[in-house]
Amino acid sequence: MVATLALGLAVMPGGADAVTLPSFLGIPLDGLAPTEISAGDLNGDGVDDLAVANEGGTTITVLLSTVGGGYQAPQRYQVGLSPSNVHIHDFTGDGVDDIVDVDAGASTVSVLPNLGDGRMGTAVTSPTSTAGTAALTAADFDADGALDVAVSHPAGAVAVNLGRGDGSFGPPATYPGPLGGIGVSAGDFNGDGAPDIASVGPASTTQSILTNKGDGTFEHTTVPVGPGAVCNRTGDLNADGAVDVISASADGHMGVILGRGDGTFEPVKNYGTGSLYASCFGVDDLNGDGAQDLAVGNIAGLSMSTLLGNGDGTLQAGTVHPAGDAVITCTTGHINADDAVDVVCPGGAIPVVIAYDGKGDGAFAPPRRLALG
Ligand SMILES: [Ca+2]
Ligand SMILES: [Ca+2]
Ligand SMILES: [Ca+2]
Ligand SMILES: [Ca+2]
Repeated sequence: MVATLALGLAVMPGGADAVTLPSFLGIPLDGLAPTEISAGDLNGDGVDDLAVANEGGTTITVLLSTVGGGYQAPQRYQVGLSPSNVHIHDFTGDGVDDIVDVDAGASTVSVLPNLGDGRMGTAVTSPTSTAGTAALTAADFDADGALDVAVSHPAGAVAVNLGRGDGSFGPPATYPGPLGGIGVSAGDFNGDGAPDIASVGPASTTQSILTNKGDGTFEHTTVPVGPGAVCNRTGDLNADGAVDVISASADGHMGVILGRGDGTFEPVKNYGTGSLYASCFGVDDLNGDGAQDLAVGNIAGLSMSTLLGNGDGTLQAGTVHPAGDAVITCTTGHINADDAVDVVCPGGAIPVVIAYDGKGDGAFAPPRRLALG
């Protein structure tokens, strides 16, 4: 997603380069360039499978877990131009998770329906706002039982597409967003049961909050977040039941706004990652103490940082875990059958997933590389 900042220049809709990407058998030669990742169990074996967005081309790569541990050979599925963000959720209501991505170069949202065993069917593609696209988040905003998506737009907008329950979406409704908006997350900030939306952008010093009226339409407010925010996630760092919002910033800090539970937030507090250019991240309990922690990709640092939570909403200083290779973004999941939370990050000079096997105490084994091509 963050690589949209760089790659987006070449692939914005209507840009001269948008139609000049070299292609071979429909797949651009530079088609890997993995920028975003999501972990979820697509084949039902209890171990997370991995979906990677290849922003340099038109595909999503899926790595399915194997019975004996490890991953099968990567499978690539066609979506729209420049998929910049990917998530795993059930969009078709069959109880099996599917893959959704936003196609930054086509202003579309694509759903790859799970055939039931982790193989994906042909993408179902729906238009979203043409204001350029970057990231998406999924939630049931209108409470009809079908997952919907909110898409962030660098031009300063957030578009909401309501899901039809079959992998397709209705037309976008567009709301104000932060300038440069490339991060978006959902959470129920005011405790009324309806998911709300938070969006950040590096060109804005405020985070846009879209409060759900309960029917999938929204009211816009802003809260200060500090400059340079490129990605945000929701969590509950102080375990008070009120949703908090965490943002990663290009200068290498994580900004936390603790939710008060009524839709308002405490002032932002910043925590260093110990590296440069924080990008997307996972929120999970990495050391098993019951408090949520962060695992952050350091684009400029060839590393992943963990920031352990103290349980009261504050974070410890970042610990840097070298990757020995480029790291774009990171998320958390379970890449093997133990209970310890793991971290996976797309990147690499040769495109790979860099997989950190968690030991359960906040430490990690040296990272492995999972081939993507
Ligand atoms: Ca699996
Ligand atoms: Ca819905
Ligand atoms: Ca909280
Ligand atoms: Ca923890």
